[in-house]
Amino acid sequence: MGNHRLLASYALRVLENKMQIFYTSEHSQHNPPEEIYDGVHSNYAETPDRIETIVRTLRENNYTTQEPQKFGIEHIEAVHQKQYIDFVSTRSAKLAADETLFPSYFMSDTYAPLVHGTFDAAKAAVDTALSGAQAVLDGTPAAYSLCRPPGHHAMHHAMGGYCYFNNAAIAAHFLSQHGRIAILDIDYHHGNGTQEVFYDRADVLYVSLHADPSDAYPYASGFSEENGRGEGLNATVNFPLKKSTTPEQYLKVLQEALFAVRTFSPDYLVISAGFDTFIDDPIGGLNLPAPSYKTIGSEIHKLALPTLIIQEGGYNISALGQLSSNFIKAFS
Ligand code: Q9C
Ligand code: ZN
Repeated sequence: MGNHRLLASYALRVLENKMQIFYTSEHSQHNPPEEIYDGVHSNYAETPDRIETIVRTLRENNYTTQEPQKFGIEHIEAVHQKQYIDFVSTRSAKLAADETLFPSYFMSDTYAPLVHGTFDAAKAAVDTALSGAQAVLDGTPAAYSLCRPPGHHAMHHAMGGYCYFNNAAIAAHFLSQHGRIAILDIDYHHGNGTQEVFYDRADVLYVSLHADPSDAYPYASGFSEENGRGEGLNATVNFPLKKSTTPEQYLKVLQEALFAVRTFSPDYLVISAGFDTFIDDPIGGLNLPAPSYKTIGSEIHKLALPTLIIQEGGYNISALGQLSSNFIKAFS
């Protein structure tokens, strides 16, 4: 690196020596009326007011947000099958404003229906994630991308679990062109999509703490025996947790997860931040009270790595703003 590039990157670091938050209202175009579980229809839990309440609380706490930049589709194609991306794009565009489609293909479950605005919102969520990644590459110590719809259940060629494009995986792949990446997934649910994307890779570590898939979504993955494959062997680490897990037990397991991250010695950290581990979450819920998120944030912050925080799940609308503010406190 030449001297003035060094100087320029140092100047940027000084100028942007604070957390940047990325948000766009485009997510609200995605608002399905219902989800289906074993044929039973119920209200869609992944609602636009999730992100709106987070943004409102952050602004009340004097944080400012930035609009994401637009990135090319090639970043999505680096992680997802082209036919799948085209399917999400063309099928959402064809739907009328009041129509909902549960397709027969490209779905891993009935928790991710298409509506007219799905593709545009999901594309904007990817742009939000990539804008955070770019800010981290430019030297900001931490970026928080308020992605919606969430992403960590989105597979190479299937939507599922409220997810369409895997925001964290796309951003992690983008960052991986500049160094070694660790992804720490603290959503209540195992990030089956993210695990699948990086299962064979040695340069991206995936570590997840989540409710035991023996009796929690996504049921079919997230067991401790899943450790990666081929060159990726040992670059996937799963910590399934009992639903009765206490804050003390959770923090002990988090230390093991952080040890795995440190041992990998990454250049960048991506956090899949789901707040559905909150004790009063309507669809998840370990026994974590709101103050635990301050501790979790500050323990992760001690890694002292350039960090991209990607919003995943969290469904208690009245608590979400507080949980998010608590979590990012150490980074800001
Ligand atoms: N009947 C995320 O948190 N199952 N997705 C809910 C309620 C679907 C969660 C069970 C869970 C999907 C990003
Ligand atoms: Zn979740």
